[in-house]
Amino acid sequence: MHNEHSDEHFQKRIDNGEYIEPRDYMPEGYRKHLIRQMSQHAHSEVIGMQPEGNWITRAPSLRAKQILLAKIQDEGGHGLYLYSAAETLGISREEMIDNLHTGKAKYSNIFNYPSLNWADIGAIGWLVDGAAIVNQVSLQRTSYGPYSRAMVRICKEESFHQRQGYEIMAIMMRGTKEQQAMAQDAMNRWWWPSLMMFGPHDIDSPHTGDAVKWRIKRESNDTLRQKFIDKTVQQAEVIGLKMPDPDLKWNEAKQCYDHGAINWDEFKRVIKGDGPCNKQRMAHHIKYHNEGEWVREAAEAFKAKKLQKELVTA
Ligand code: BYC
Repeated sequence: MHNEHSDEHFQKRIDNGEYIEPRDYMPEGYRKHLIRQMSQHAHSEVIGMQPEGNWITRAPSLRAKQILLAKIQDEGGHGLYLYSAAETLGISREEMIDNLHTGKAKYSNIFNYPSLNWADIGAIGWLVDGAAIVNQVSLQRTSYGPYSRAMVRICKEESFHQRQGYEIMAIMMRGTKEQQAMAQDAMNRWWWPSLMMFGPHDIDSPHTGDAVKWRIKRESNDTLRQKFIDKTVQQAEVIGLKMPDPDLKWNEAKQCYDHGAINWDEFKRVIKGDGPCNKQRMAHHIKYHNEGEWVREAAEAFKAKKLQKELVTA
């Protein structure tokens, strides 16, 4: 007899390209893997609001300020979709936030670097959102239904984010020598950490085996990193930015760019908590999470009141 609650049946469904839904049978390892990845993804969206939020009050025009505000609100929304999608796996929002605050859950390496000037806002939009899109377009076909659907919505907004950043860089590159130097300096500082966003090389990536078997990841860390490099080199050329990698060169045989060595020691340091801004990012999140407690309590009280009213009138 066919057992719908077996790992074999589950794997067959995955191999057939079916989506897994919250009430379907899933192995415990699959559930845990998704909770880890999706909650870390949600945390990244929310923590990512901090380096950009730093420049809202100093945006160079009303138009730039409106666009930046809209973008940062989108990131908050992405975090909320992802927390909700992760909750369908049986973990509460409180537990996920607690794991972030106690250091059990990570968030993207990239948000531990400072946003020093307006050009950094361009570099974040162009490179960081650009890297995120490459990863997330691939995740649109991830095997867990709620994650996949969240990615479809998120990707629509991310492409606007990437263009927002590229526009800032393009405008600065048409500006004065000083503005061009600022854009190049931002590119130099954000390029390498952006490459690290895709995670360690495939051979050093402990989660890739399961992720590929379960079709959580549709493409590997190195494959996605290569896609990002190939598309970004051309965009840099168009606006006159130099790639900050002397070893970067076109490989005719492979039809892609070879790149220089990534500093994995720096990556490890940053994701372990020792990057330039880790302490600041976490202290900020904890402070505002605590200060927002009354809002969460008020929302719960309102929900209870409404329910009571519905019961009385029913
Ligand atoms: N940063 O076996 P691996 C945004 C960890 S936000 C930190 O390859 P996996 C935006 C990894 O977690 C978009 N840690 O793992 C927001 C694991 O440690 P744990 C963020 C990293 O999961 C606001 C260990 O290294 N996007 O766009 O198979 C403003 C071994 O790695 C990183 C996502 O979160 C990293 N970069 O692959 C602007 C995408 N890389 O968990 C923009 C969803 C690796 O065992 N996530 N680690 O303690 C993924 O696609 C995958 O989780 C990764 C890593 C490709 C990131």
